[in-house]
Amino acid sequence: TETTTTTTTAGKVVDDSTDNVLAIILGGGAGTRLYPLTKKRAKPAVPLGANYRLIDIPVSNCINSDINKMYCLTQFNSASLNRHLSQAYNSNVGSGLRQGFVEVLAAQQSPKSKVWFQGTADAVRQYMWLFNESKCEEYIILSGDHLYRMDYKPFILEHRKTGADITVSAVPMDAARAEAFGLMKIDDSGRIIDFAEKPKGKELEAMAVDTTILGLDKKLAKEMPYIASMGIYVFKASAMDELLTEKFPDCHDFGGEIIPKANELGKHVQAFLYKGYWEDIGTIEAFYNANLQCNDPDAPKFSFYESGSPIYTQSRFLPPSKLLDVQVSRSTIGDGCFIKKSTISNSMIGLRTSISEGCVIEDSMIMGADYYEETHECEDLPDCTPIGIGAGTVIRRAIVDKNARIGMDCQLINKDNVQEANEEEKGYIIKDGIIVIVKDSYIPNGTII
Ligand code: ADQ
Ligand code: ADP
Repeated sequence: TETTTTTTTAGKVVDDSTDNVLAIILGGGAGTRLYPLTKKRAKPAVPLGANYRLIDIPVSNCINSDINKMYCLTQFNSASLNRHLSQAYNSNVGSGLRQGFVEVLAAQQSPKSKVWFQGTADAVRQYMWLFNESKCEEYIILSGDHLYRMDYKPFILEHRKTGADITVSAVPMDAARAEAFGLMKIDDSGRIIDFAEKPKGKELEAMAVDTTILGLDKKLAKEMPYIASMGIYVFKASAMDELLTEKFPDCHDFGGEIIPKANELGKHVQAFLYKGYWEDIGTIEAFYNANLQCNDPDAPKFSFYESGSPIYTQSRFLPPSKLLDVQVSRSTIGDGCFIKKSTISNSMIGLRTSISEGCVIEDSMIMGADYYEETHECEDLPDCTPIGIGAGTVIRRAIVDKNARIGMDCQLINKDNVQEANEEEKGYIIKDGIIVIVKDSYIPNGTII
């Protein structure tokens, strides 16, 4: 591609090209917070927004920012993740002059390492040799469980202009949620002078700042008195190598250790203010809310389509969804669904979902199915319950994972208003009051939850 340059006010000339940027997507640790969605798959493969998977968000953002070399680090390799990535992306980023790729790197046993990655920085360290081989000048570290649309180019250019070793993308944050994030203090030039990972109590209060420094008006600055890290970083490749292998070979995490320690060491750690919608959807509740908020008629927080920066996914060549006498409001219906005589409101209905007559689906995320089953497949089950939702069933405030067989006349409504329950052997758990039906599970006719 053609190389262009930008000249900063200080007269410094920086390269505009992202050809030399390698993206490293952190695809998930032990997977406890999104459990049971991560019971049978690597986190990046968790379905999202009816047709997509979590990994489509950072990968699409990369493609739309002209970053074509991507590695995704996961604890274990899942067939579905590999299949998804190779079918969805390699013909795109790998074609023609782009010379790109999207590859999964799983934790693996070696003479030097244990089976699992010990944390985010440890995951990167174990594959440092491979990243160095790319000869890229910068690494952009991304998370696999965020919902946002971001052009990474201004972020990378800012990193180059300031000459930082590390640039941390940041958002203003309110007091109620601040303790879940890495928080920072910055000087007039945006350089980070203090960084605390998820501080509590007095330490949290001590991280409050006057966020008018970010350009917020007085009222908003009062509501959002913290500057939170998005957990997204641009590193100079040389700084990454030095910090992970020479200076702090025993540190496992970026947020908890590498970022604050690099700062203490006197490295130039810079903040980059991000102004758009951004949400960490790494918990069941946040994941559920973010999915349903996409259907908000007045102010959808996130749209899966914007011309110029689409969210890509696997092309499946599924038939259009067929809805026979169905009442639908505030909902998104994925590809290849068959729905009969039912009522659906405020829901996200995933690909290949089958819903029989007389069902009521409210405030729910139905993930759908990975395949259309042949009629004989449910033969061994009592009532031969097929994949999908049986006639007369009511589902409210639930996530139904893929390939679940929900019988007829079930009431999945959390009738006792339970907040937490683990009934995995019965095919479900309840987290934050949200029923989660486990992937591939069988819920017999007449079940009431
Ligand atoms: P957290 O998201 O709580 O905070 P962490 O658990 O380290 O931090 O996860 C960061 C990302 O890396 C997640 O996408 C996670 O799934 C993934 N990940 C975790 N362990 C991994 C492993 N062993 N191998 C591969 N991937 C792994 C971070 C920062 C905070 C910041 C928030 C913003 O530490 O400073 O405020 O992100 O959400
Ligand atoms: P996910 O990560 O979405 O949970 P999995 O890797 O567990 O997905 O399995 C999904 C894939 O498995 C689908 O793409 C589908 O092709 C295949 N699959 C699973 N069971 C069957 C089956 N009984 N018949 C046909 N295909 C199947």
